[in-house]
Amino acid sequence: MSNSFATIQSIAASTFRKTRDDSTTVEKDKDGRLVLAGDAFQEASYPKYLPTWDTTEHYGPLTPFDFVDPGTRADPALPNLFPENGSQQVKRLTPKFGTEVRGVQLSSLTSAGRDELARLVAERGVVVFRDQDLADQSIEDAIKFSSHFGRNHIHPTSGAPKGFPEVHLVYRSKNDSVYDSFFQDHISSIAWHSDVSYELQPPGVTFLAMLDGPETGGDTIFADTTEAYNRLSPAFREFLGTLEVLHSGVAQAQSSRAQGGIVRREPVETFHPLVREHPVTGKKSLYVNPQFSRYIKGLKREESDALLNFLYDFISKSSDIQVRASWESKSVVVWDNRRTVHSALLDWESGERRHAFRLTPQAEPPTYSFAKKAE
Ligand SMILES: O=C(O)CCC(=O)C(=O)O
Ligand SMILES: [Fe+2]
Repeated sequence: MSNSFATIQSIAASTFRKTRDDSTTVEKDKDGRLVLAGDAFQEASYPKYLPTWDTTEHYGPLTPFDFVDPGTRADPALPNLFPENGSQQVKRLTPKFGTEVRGVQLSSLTSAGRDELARLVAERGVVVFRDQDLADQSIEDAIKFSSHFGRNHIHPTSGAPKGFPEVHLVYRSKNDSVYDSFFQDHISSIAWHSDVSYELQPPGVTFLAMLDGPETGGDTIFADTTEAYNRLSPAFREFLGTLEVLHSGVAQAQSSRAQGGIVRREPVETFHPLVREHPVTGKKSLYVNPQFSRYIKGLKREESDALLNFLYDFISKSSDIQVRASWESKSVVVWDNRRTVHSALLDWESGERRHAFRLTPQAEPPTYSFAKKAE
């Protein structure tokens, strides 16, 4: 199970893969980094954001840090994000989950506006911003922008722009044959996950900015794990609130190594509460995902598998708690990894490049007061 999820994930991320066609071969640059060969650097709209894999880069374990969610400082009326006479158009994609915004430039937000953005994303789970100029700023400025929301995470295995390991890249080249090879032995590309949930302080507000994408296809699907929690009976919620789940980065690192890729930091495994409380909204959500969650502490193997599979099944097939974010060039999708799961979709075979960059600020260690009764 974990292997197939690792394989699917490597399709979304710019994980180094051994089997490539001509357009995606890699070569060593003068500093010994693995870089894309062929015409990628001429053809991409944002060559500065193309992936490189630095095999010499090694980091020690992440250290704990203090985190105060900027959303806790925000004015609930969001007057800086959505000024009274502003030109913003705000459309709720579904009643409880997901919003689309036009007419707000993320890179121009004041500090108070960024605090309000954190609050909006906590409340709505996922927010699609159109016509953004974040990619046109320097990479340094983009990294500075996201550092408002937490310490930028350095991904253990993904490709990054040369010299900027804090940027996680999603990349599928033109003529990449992965579509054909993948569906030879899979029936679906859906791989629900919450990003790097194995970290002690996993990400909260998370940004994905599209640079080049197919004209249609390659949407990202999101599920609302707060609403999923609320759907469960009080007795069941109370039981889930007593449980802890092991999240593991081991399979992801193994998969990268097996494919000739990099491992910047040795993988970690962390127990997190199965139900976590959001520091901004106070709402509870289910914190499990099939990509990184492994087992529930204290339960027998079959009990743990049955319970986790029940939750994965319920979340993945409940279209009534999900939203599909469709991309346009210059869209930035912002989601809260604490109260959502998501999956990339591999549904286009048109030979169009898909290239995006992610900034992934880390948040608080997941918490839940086990003594509390489910509400
Ligand atoms: O490529 C996508 O649509 C999403 C990839 C992903 O899972 C991520 O960037 O966290
Ligand atoms: Fe992801």
